[in-house]
This record gives sequence, structure tokens and C-alpha cells, in this order.
Amino acid sequence: MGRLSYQDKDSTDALGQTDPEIAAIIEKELLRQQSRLELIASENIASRAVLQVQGSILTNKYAEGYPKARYYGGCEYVDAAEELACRRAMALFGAEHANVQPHAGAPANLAVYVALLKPGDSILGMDLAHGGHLTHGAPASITGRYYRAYSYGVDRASGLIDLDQVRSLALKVRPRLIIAGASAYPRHIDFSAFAGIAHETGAFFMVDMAHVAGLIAAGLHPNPVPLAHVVTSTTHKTLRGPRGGFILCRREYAAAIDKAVFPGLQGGPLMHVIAAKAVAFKEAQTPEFIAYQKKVLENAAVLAQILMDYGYHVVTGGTDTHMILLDLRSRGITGLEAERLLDQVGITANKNAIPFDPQNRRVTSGLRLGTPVVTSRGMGPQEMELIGRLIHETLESRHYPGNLERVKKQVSQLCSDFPIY
Ligand code: DSN
Repeated sequence: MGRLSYQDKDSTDALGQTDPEIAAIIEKELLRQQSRLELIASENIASRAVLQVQGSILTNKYAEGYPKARYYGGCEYVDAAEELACRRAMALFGAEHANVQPHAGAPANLAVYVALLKPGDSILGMDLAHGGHLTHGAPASITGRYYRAYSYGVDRASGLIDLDQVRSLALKVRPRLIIAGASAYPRHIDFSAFAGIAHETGAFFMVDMAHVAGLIAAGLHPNPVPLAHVVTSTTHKTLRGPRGGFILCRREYAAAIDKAVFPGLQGGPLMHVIAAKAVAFKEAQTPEFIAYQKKVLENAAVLAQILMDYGYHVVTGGTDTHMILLDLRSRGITGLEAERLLDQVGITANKNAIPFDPQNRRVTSGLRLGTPVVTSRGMGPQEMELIGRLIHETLESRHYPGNLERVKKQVSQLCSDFPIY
């Protein structure tokens, strides 16, 4: 076997020779990412540096345990990578402790439950149907089966989290853990009000900041770390790192969290991903990253406004974040139909339940849009106005079928004007 190379042309050739089928699939996926407009709010475009580390020889190393306390020898270099990732995460978010080993957001959340709760304890999280997350106690998730899960929702008129309901539910069910954080909620969450309710009712307070972590890192969104006992996140959404998770907590919970992640839930950590997380945390400290996040917010505000100008109902009347939730009921189209139509013109977005949705989860009445990817491509307010118009023309194509071909060409042009990789 020749020299093992992982970052030059040899590696491409190696894949092409070893597995042309997978090489071709990656090539097609690259083309898809390059040539389509990605508006899925939870996705982003990782830097070449992040990709390089994720594809590095660090994948070869077993390192069960934690830095300086591993179950294997030869861990001196991966120890350094993990320590760096933890230090950078703590500095970025102002946390007393970081665990960067969770493979993804779901195991990060589960680790918190394992650390702080006993099976059967009560948890109070946001209803999945109102924008919460599966792992905040939804019945289909193990978190809704091993724990007694209660959920709060949003106010029907405003679409905003009903804090009175959160408080009255918390006083009634006395949950051991209150969870704030969402997957489809476009507004700031009042972390301070949640912390007050948790304090009043004797509950632990956890925030899942996965969607807004990049905005928080840039100082453009309230930071829950000083207010919550534990904060979980992913690294690949607005934070724009590798696909993975991490947990931040107060020093007093560090040992319990670490024990819950390993050996509680996971075995060997993915050292190549942990090192890539360290790179992402470093990137997030730069002025370029802050400027990027400002544009993410500006773009989301412009896109929301243009869609409202076209007469769309934007849930909560706008956005404070990277995300927009459209209520399509007044347009006579379902979320599923909208997703399919947009797919035909090269725009990728996801159907999404709106609060009090009369449709089932496979159909829905809503569409979730996000600006992290298009902003990473370098697009600005002018392009958002164009994208808003293209979305509108696509959704109107039932009345004007000629729209689709025309929009498709414009999407394709926009993508070639703002290339990736
Ligand atoms: N799947 C993620 C999202 O799209 O929001 C949440 O886990």
C-alpha cells in the first residue's frame, strides 16, 4: 500500500478506484448542493477546513473515556484535540464545562435526562406539534416513553410561547426538568422567564439551543448559558460545523453529564468529528463569522417581509432568527404540495406543522424556511427579494403553469452566480 493521503488528489482517486458507486453518489450530491437553493433551516455549508478534519486519519483512533483518562493508549494527540474543542466551546458560550462527545443532538439531550433524571420522572418541553423537538418528550421518542412527558405550546392568536401555560403546567405537574428550545419557532425564547419558572417550581432547566447556536456564538441572540443548568446543541446548523452535538453545563453537573455520555450512552468518541468541532468553534470566534450571522438575520427578515408583502401569513408575524414559518392555509395549498412544487424548480425546503395544524404531520399546512445556507453562499437582501418572488411564483404555478420552467431557470442562474466548493 502506498502513502496514505487524505487531503490531496490521491484521496479522490482512492475513492474512485475503491468504490466508484459511492464516488458517483458523492459527485451527484455535490452537484445537487451546488445547483439547488437550500432553504432548510437546519442545514448549512461546512468549511473546507471542517471537511478536511472530518475526513482525516483521526477517524482511526479509539479513545473511550476522556482526555488523560482513556481506556486505550496512544491518545496524547486526540486528547489535545478534545481539550482544545472543550476550551473553545466554553470560551465561545461562557460555560463552566463542555462535553463535546455527543454524536448528535438527540444523544446530547438524552444524556442530560440520564444525568439528571430517573426513568418515570416528569419533564416539561415544547409540544412537537407547536415547534418543539422529538427529543423533548414526544410520544414517538424514547424521551416520551421513559419519562412522564408534559408539553406546553404557543398562544393561538400570537403564535408566541404561552408562558402563562408553561408556569401553570409547571406548578401543576412539578416536572423534574423544564426544557426550552425548538425546531420550528422563529422568535427569541424568553430564557429568563423559563429560568424563573424552573426556580419557582424546583425544576432543572435545560435549553436546547441547536438551531440558534451560531447566532448565540456571534452575540446576536440571547445566550441561555448563564441561566440554564444545562445547554445542549448541535454543531452543524447555524454554527456551521461538522454534524454532531455537545453539552454545556455548570461545573457541579459536569461529572454527571460526562458519566451519562460515556459510559452511559456512548462508546468510543468520534475523534475526527470532535477535532472538526474544535475547528468550527475557532471559526465562530472570528469577525467574519459574526458578519455572516448578521447577514443570516438580515436575510431572514427580508425574506419574511417580502413573503408577507406577497400576502403570505408568516407565523408570529416575522422572525428574530434565521427561520421563517409560513402558514399556507389562506393560500389553499398544503405544506406537502408546496414542498413538492418547490422541489420541481430546484428549491429545497421542508413542509412543517404549524401550531394547531388541521393537517396531519405528513401533509401539514406549513413551510419552514431558513437562510443559513443561502447566506453562506454569499447571497444578500437583493437575492432574498428574488427568492421570495420565486417562491411565490412557484406556489402560484397551479394558476400559471408556465411559471415553473421560468423559475427553474432563475434558480439555476442564482446558484451559478453564488457557487459553493
Ligand atoms: N432535524 C432538525 C431540524 O430540521 O430542525 C432538528 O433535529
